Amino acid sequence: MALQAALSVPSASSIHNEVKSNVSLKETSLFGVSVSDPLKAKIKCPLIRKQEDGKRKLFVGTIRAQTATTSPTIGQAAPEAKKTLRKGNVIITGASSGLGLATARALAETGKWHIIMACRNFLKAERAAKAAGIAKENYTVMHLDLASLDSVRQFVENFHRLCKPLDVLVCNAAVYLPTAKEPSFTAEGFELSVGTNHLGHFLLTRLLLDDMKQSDFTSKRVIIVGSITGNTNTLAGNVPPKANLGDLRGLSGGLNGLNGSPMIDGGDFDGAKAYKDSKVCNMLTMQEFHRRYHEETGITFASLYPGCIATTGLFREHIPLFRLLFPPFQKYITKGYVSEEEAGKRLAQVVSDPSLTKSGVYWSWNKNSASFENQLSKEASDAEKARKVWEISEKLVGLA
Ligand code: NDP
Ligand code: PMR
Repeated sequence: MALQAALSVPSASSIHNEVKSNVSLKETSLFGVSVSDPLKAKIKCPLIRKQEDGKRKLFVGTIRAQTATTSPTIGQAAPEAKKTLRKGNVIITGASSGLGLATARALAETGKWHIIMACRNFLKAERAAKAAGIAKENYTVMHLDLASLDSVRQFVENFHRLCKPLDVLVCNAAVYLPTAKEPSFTAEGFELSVGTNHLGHFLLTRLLLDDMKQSDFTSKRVIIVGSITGNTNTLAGNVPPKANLGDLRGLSGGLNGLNGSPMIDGGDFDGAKAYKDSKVCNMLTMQEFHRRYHEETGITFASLYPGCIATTGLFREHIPLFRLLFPPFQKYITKGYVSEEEAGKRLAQVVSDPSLTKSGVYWSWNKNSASFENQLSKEASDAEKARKVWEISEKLVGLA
């Protein structure tokens, strides 16, 4: 708790890490960072710019990327008017382990990204970043518990206080509770898997959309991690219990198990199905964002199945025998296995590869690790269902 409280404002070191200035937190607050309503407030952010003499000076302005006009040398063809000089800023949820951590490392290694590791366990995330060899100047850990909508809102406020432009958002965190006999719930009383994996990310993305609109980065992207197991047009997606959102009656009832069911389709609780249903919601949400916002904002919305990363913490709640047999089963029988490192490179590609800018797409990789645009199942590509999930979700998270 103490750590959580300590993180409710950005640490002086997190700001210093980035700008390497001697401006203290006290000085920064003089410039009136207003965070009372993250959707509406026009935040005045201090910008540190290099002066001619090489010293750094504090300016006040709205968030913009540092840009420079490049003067063409004589005899050159038509110049690019502007070039973004700064690193890209990417928020990755659940970057303290598995796919999120491997992606953070892959991006950090390029030297072109600053990674905001949005994690529920600060110490674990710091240790993980260190152990992965991510250089200090390439990341900032910020507290985010997706199982609490208050925490999501607090995270967005804290992010605004950093006064960084936001270029890419990766919704990666997830929980999988296959052996649970009874449902667990988020702070607001939603079944934990759908509450965390879908509703927490839904609110987070909606609240950060304005930041993304304001970014002048070359390719702005929102990536929501999906999975083969939510797609019933595959063998893996046909392993029971199968994903099925039904007529969404449980979601409409608030997934709280009091006035209805904790399951989206209104059925009895099943932890494995709740996870797969949450992944369907992730993939539907990505497409609905694309339909509503891609044309207007130019933001690329994408989802992916990174491969079966059978060794991650996702399976921590599974029985020990499953954890023992699952990796060799995926390696030698289904051949769907990928290492965390390889999966991280795949997600990093979706974050930054100039050839993966298509919006509304679900990416997968073939045996040679080449990306291709994959087909989603009938349910995971049902536009009408996506609209309904969106509308119910915005009521549940307090946006409508
Ligand atoms: P991990 O368990 O290693 O990573 C999940 C991350 O989510 C952890 O960092 C965890 O934090 C974080 N997390 C969980 N709950 C919350 C919360 N309430 N608030 C904030 N963060 C939270 O699993 P993976 O790396 O395998 O999973 C990453 C993504 O990949 C998921 O979206 C999953 O659905 C997807 N995926 C995974 C596949 C696989 O085979 N592993 C296959 C297909 C998709 P903490 O470290 O504190 O526990
Ligand atoms: Mg699955 C090509 C076949 C394939 C692939 C790629 C996966 C991926 N799985 C495949 C097949 C099978 N699996 C088969 C034939 C079986 C029955 C023996 C099987 C079983 C199985 C179980 C019990 N598989 C699982 C589980 C889990 O608990 C995992 C799960 O569903 O988590 C939600 C899982 C997975 N299989 C995969 C992948 C990627 C998973 C993890 C799913 C995810 O993170 O979304």
